[in-house]
Amino acid sequence: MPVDVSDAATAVAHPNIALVKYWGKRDERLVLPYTDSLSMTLDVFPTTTSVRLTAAEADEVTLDGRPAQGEALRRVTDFLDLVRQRAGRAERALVDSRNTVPTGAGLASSASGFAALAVASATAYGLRLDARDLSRLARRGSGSAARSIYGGFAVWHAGVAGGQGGGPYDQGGGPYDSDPDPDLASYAEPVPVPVEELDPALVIALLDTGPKSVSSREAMRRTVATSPLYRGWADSSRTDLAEMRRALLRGDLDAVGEIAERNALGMHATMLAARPAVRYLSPATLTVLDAVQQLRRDGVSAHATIDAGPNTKVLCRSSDADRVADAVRAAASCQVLVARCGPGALLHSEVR
Ligand code: 2P0
Repeated sequence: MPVDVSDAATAVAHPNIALVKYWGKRDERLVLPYTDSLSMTLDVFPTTTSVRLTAAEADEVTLDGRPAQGEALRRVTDFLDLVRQRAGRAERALVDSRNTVPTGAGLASSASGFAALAVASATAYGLRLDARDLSRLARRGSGSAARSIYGGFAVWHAGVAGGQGGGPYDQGGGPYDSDPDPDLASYAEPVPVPVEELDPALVIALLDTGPKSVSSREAMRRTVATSPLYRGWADSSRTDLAEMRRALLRGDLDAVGEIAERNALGMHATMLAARPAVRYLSPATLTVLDAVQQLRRDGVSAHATIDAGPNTKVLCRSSDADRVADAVRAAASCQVLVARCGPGALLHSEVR
């Protein structure tokens, strides 16, 4: 089939940080989680991804200026196969993706990366998808990418008939097998939040920007399969989500932070109890947690959340962000960055 050189698109997407975490898949192939999760999209660390169809026989993928290889290449080509299958087209693609965040350091580069790839590749292959379908598509690349389709706050539905939870938290068996079409039911959507009233900022402590020791994919698998604490966390996550939605709606940043911190620490507890343990927390992470506690004793609303790496994010009021950043920098002698609510994934032509 002749290749139309107009079949090209560039998209920009931002990472998101979950305030109620996604940890554990009930279906690896479809990337279906056990629990709902809820996040804030950031205004820092965008990923820009271009997709151009080509007459070449194989996809060519460049990540941060270098040819992708191995697992990274396979994840992108598998994703493109899915897009081609949906579009009924066979052409290969040239993909160029540039992160402004260290890749694989637990700073959500796969969320911004696959959200940008979903928007750019769907457009290049002529798929007309609404935001919900884009989030379902992005989910297949990386679960958290489903949420980066949206700006502000987003909830990703696990897509379990009759609400999330119920268990058992192992592959096969149990109520999950009777989901009508979980692929259709598992998508993200925006959460209405009075952002001006809430006035949130995330102070990011860059404690270690090297790649993580265990991929989050493997760490999730191990946690679900072996951690005796996993089920308890997944069950409590349901309560956390309901309370989080209410706290966000009433613009109660203190409650939002409290729920986010307990949800994140609970998630790390499940990993520490996995066999063998997965430990992303470092001594520097604990130093930041101490500084956050001290800030609270001093009357500042500050709560921490930690993902698949030692880097720690502190949720606080925008007006307190400089004070929080100073305290974190002084405690951990690290680079600190202040992020606020950012936009959803956009085609380059839509970026203002
Ligand atoms: C989250 N994380 O909710 C959680 C919290 C890290 C800790 O989603 O296997 O890159 O590609 O679906 O989305 C990181 O995992 O994992 C993540 P895959 P992903 O943000």
